[in-house]
Amino acid sequence: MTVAALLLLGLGLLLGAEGQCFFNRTQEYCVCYNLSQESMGSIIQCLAATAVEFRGGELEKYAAFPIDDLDPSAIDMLSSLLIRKIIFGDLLVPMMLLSRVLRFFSYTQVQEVVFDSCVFRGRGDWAEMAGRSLPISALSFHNVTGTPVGSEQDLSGLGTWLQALQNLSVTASHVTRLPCSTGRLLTALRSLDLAHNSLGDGELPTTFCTGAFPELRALALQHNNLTSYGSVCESVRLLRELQQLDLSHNRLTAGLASSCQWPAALRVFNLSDAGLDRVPEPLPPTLEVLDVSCNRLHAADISLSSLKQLFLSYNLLQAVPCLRSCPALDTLHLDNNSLAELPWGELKLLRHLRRVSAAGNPFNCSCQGAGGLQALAGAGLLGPGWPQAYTCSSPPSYRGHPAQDVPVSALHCHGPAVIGALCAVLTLLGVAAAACLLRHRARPCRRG
Ligand SMILES: *[C@@H]1O[C@H](CO)[C@@H](O)[C@H](O)[C@H]1NC(C)=O
Ligand SMILES: *[C@@H]1O[C@H](CO)[C@@H](O)[C@H](O)[C@H]1NC(C)=O
Ligand SMILES: *[C@@H]1O[C@H](CO)[C@@H](O)[C@H](O)[C@H]1NC(C)=O
Ligand SMILES: *[C@@H]1O[C@H](CO)[C@@H](O)[C@H](O)[C@H]1NC(C)=O
Ligand SMILES: *[C@@H]1O[C@H](CO)[C@@H](O)[C@H](O)[C@H]1NC(C)=O
Ligand SMILES: CC(=O)N[C@H]1CO[C@H](CO)[C@@H](O)[C@@H]1O
Repeated sequence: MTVAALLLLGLGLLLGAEGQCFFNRTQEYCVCYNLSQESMGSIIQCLAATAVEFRGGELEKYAAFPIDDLDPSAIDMLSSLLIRKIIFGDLLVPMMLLSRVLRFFSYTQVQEVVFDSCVFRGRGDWAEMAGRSLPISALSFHNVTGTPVGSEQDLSGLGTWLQALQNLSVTASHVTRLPCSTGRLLTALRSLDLAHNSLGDGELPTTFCTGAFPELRALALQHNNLTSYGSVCESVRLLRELQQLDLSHNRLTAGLASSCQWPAALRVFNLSDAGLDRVPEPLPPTLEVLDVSCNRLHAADISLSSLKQLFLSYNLLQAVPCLRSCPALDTLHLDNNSLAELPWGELKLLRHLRRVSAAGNPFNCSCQGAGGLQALAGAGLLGPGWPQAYTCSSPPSYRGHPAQDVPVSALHCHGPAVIGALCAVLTLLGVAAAACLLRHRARPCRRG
């Protein structure tokens, strides 16, 4: 009971009306709704969980709740808890309480804290945490108002605590920028997710100022208000370790080829659904994965020697781009374009190619067209969706038929030529037979 009460106090969860916790043993997951003082006994079952979710209630009245220092036995108990992840949902969180409560986390083994649909109020008093470090490696805010990482004052106090933080996510929270100081404090951060916000080109330079996020590997900026490919490049140029960048679901214009150099470590680049009518330049030269699906591309001249996966689905391509300058390619997605043919002769030269998908294209099932598809399928390269999603649009006699069913045998496709050749062979055989017969008359053939 002491442990449970302590946990409750520690997490600040003496909430509103009737509440109850539910523990799922298979998932080691415990969820508590509107916990109250009366029902807090029910939190005991959560002590066996590795993840605990607290949903609903009102914390405001506990903002000034006195929380004393812990005695050694309480600290022992906190450090023996199994809980690794805590989720706070649908809560109004007074920052004052948060700053007090976070202090307890430094004694636990909690690694991940999530705030989902929370509203933060007021200012915290981070001085209380002086001298202690927080073990949390992942922190996320989703659909929150007034996140502490968006405010300079709050961060200056929180910063020393968060120096070990590796993953930070602030999504769907109307964020327009992060203060420069945030990036400079989060020196260990590997992954930053700012998806579904309102970041614009103009605010990026502040967010990624000199010295910010020196260890950042993955940056997600999808669903924001970014418009210029060149200025995004200028803004993230200083993130030397950046390997993955997601700019999908923005309204980018390729503009003139810029002289900006992308971080040299960049390997995975997502430009899906970014409003592009051509492939922007320059691309990071050592890319391994490039997603430019769901744009308005009519052509795609891409020359990237390390590229392994290329996503070109949902564009307006009428021909498969020349891929000779992408010799490492192993996966090619071409679904839902306007392709009439897949050039088997060229694709088979890509020696690492393992997977091609091209469903939903208006295929020309001429001998050459259907033959190319069938050859790719025969080599085990085509799919998923083969054969049902590969239908012919032309010639009229095959419209709507699966390309797999179109006969492409030599006799069928090259009728006159094949018959001509056959005749020639037969004639030759006839001549040979006649000669043999003549010799047989003169001198018997050894073998019939
Ligand atoms: C626990 O979670 C699993 C997986 O989601 C689910 O199949 C099961 O029904 C849950 N158990 C209880 C008691 O809710
Ligand atoms: C976002 O959070 C607010 C409370 O701040 C809540 O009313 C709303 O339903 C949440 N929206 C979504 C999509 O979860
Ligand atoms: C997006 O950017 C445009 C101009 O760049 C601006 O007019 C608009 O208000 C921005 N939208 C949001 C939601 O911030
Ligand atoms: C790129 O982003 C889109 C949309 O956000 C997503 O569906 C897709 O899986 C991503 N591509 C890759 C290669 O991860
Ligand atoms: C289909 O391909 C054949 C031979 O490659 C060509 O002669 C014909 O014009 C093409 N049909 C259409 C509709 O493009
Ligand atoms: C060629 C083709 O199949 N185009 C389709 C691509 O996807 C859009 C939307 O799903 C369809 O409307 C097109 O017909």
